[in-house]
Amino acid sequence: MIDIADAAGVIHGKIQRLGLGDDIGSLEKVNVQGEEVQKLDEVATQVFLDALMKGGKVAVVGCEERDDPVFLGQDQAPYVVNMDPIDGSSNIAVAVGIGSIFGIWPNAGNLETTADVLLSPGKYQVAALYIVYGSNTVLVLASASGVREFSFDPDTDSFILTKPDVQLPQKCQYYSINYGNWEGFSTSLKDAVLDLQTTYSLRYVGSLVADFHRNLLKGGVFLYPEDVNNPSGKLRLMYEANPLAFITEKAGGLSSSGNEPILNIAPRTLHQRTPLMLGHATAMTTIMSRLKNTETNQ
Ligand code: AHM
Ligand code: MG
Repeated sequence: MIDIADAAGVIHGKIQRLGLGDDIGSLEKVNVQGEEVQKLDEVATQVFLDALMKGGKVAVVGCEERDDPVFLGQDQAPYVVNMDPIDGSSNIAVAVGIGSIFGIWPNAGNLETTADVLLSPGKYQVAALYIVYGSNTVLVLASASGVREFSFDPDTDSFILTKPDVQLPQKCQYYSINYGNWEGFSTSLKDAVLDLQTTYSLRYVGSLVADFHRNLLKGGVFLYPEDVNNPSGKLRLMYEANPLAFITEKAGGLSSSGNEPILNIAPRTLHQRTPLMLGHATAMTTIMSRLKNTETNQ
């Protein structure tokens, strides 16, 4: 985690200088998801991979920007990591908060680590963390002992503990969803969203980490469900949904794909997508009961 935090400090510095140097813009190639790769996606991938290799604690890395697992040449290392080096890439060039996401699992590999070791359900994570490069830069870390927030201090180039025990607040205030996908939602999902609409305020910036962080601190729920064009939703199970679901549950919230808790899903492939709903337990319970009731009545 210290290796990731040190690398995040380097990325913070690069983001502060976006637009002044040449880290902004597209590489004019697409990744395994069919999305255009930004220069910062590639820079961050390399910075994090180098840090994890140097640190010696990680055997293999699954990464949004790499088709195949990256073996770090240290098969006996105690952990494996799935990561999204830059989340919210569409916001890089428009000065909106972006982030990085990491899920950390034990390395169950024996003498030779294989790619399969990355495909473990989210409930087996030992820790998960994300960084938001926003109005300030924060790192939120969840482990068995709870959820903590650290803020980046540019004077010392280090993260300082600023919230020792992060829990979702009692009151839910916000819901986050892309209404552009409305026409493709099922009737039961539309009913659930209409419920949210009458109770909470809408907030959506289009960077998962930024939307998630607001909802965690202020009380909210985030939804990227399936729609007719995207039957598995958009977000990726191993390096977006699982780490954030782990943090949510440690902070007293709930997560679901609509069918089952995110952390119970048995992964099939590194880059598989999943419908994702997670956040405040009250709002999540309302959504889940609405989905269930409509299904029962049909
Ligand atoms: P990415 O930038 O790592 O590819 O992440 C995907 C992003 C998420 O940050 C965000 O929640 C979502 O895609 C927004 O999608 P949309 O523009 O369809 O609302
Ligand atoms: Mg992402």
